[in-house]
Amino acid sequence: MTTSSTPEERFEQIIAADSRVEPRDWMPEAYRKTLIRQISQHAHSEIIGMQPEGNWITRAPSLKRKAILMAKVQDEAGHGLYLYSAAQTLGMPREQMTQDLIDGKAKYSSIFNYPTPTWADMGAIGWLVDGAAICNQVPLCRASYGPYARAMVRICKEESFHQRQGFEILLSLMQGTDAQRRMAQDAVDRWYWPSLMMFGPPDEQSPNSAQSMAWKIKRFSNDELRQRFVSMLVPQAEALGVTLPDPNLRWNAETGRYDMSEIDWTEFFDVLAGRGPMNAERRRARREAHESGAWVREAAAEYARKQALRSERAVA
Ligand code: FAQ
Repeated sequence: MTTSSTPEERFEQIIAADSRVEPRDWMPEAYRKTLIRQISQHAHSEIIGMQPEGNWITRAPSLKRKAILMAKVQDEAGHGLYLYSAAQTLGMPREQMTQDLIDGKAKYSSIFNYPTPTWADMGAIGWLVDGAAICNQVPLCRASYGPYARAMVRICKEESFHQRQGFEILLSLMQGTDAQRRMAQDAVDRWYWPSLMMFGPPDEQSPNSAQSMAWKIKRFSNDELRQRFVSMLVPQAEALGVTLPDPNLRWNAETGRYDMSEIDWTEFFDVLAGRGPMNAERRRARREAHESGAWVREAAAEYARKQALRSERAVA
């Protein structure tokens, strides 16, 4: 790449060449802010996203299911940590991100504000929620900010495993008794629409999309990714034997897209405003975990202080 005279030009060249912006590179303040916003919201989603499934670890129907679920929930914690680290490279302190989440100032994905009353919800979350996460996140592996894009590569590999485990839970239920099949269908009925909402508001109501796409943070619009997701689900739903709860869902050969019913955007904006079924509970549990974990942070900080002192003495 040719070196140009101003940092602004160098930034534009990196974007135009599909290269990566790295932490020490100059970047526009608005680019930095957008990344901090998106990456921190994403990190919070992974951490809050541990709660709906964590709820079932003690009640998983077998030892094998318990081990798999525990590993999955641990993976989500790992994703949160990579993402917090990526946001820290942009100058955002981790403590502030945590505080903003606990204080209710930071957003996290709408999807984690719904309850998980049955075991089939573990299947529906894996199949639909991790499925939507993959559709949305595979293009983020090519995001223009290096630390975010690299974190996404590993996250996507793990999410695709998660999706298959969810599919497999639903498949087992669908091959079981009538009651199990009803339980699986009921979970799909409850999670289908919220999973479509994960992609964000419709394109014409998405204030951040145009700029994020110009900066190559986002590669596709919210509606484009939603369509991709539905196209992926239709054959999988057939294989499972479940019905997607939209009577108007059908392939339109003329437009080359799926026609579908209008999403209930009032519900989406209500959940974003904190009025979803589980918003208050999710924040309460996160705040409580943070407070009861204070002694671990203090012990780790004290250990680090002693280690630093020891190596200083060794050098002296
Ligand atoms: N929930 O202008 P846009 C997971 C907000 S996957 C809450 O379209 P943008 C894995 C948006 O932030 C879930 N808020 O925004 C897992 C903005 O608000 P602001 C997390 C939403 O950023 C699976 C406003 O609406 N994935 O955790 C939502 O261009 C199973 C206007 O929207 C990611 O975060 C929503 N659904 O596009 C874990 C992926 N949608 O900040 C556990 C990375 C929109 O202006 C178990 N993020 N908003 O006040 C993205 O790709 C983007 O940020 C979008 C939104 C597509 C989510």
